Amino acid sequence: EREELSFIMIKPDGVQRGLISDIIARFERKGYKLVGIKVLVPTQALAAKHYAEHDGKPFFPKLVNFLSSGPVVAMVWEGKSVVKYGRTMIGATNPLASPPGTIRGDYGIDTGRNIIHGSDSVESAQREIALWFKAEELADYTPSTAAWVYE
Ligand code: YYY
Ligand code: MG
Repeated sequence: EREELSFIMIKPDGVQRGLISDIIARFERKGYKLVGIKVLVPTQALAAKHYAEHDGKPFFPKLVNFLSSGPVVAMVWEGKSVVKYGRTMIGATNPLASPPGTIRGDYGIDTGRNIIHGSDSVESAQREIALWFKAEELADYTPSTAAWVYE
């Protein structure tokens, strides 16, 4: 029986700035479980589908260009309330409005270089996971530490 899943992606700026291991460590230390991960340069078409809700907004073209400008780390994390709490760990869309201790607050300045994406609802997570991963690319396992994270 799976817990909740979230789609978490380190954007090209986060990859280029060497933040992959830090970001993975934060989710891992929290107690969340990594069930899918891949490195790829997204096509413009994939980036546009991912951000379809923003199609037509002024920042959409640059957003799609930026996401497809280099490698991203696409991940699926599993655990209780991982969608909502993952967003708390990530912080606000504008890194300057994001408190210290959050990923964007600790590492970013401009909204267009905010390092990381996280699903904003369980429904968005399901759509995004289906867009970026095949079912067989998601591992199903119970870490030996599970009983030390969950009561
Ligand atoms: O979910 P989140 O990433 O925090 O923000 P969204 O409102 O979904 O916007 C997606 C993405 O678009 C954001 O991470 C940066 C970019 N963006 C922008 O460049 N300029 C804006 N005014 C709003 C969003
Ligand atoms: Mg969003």
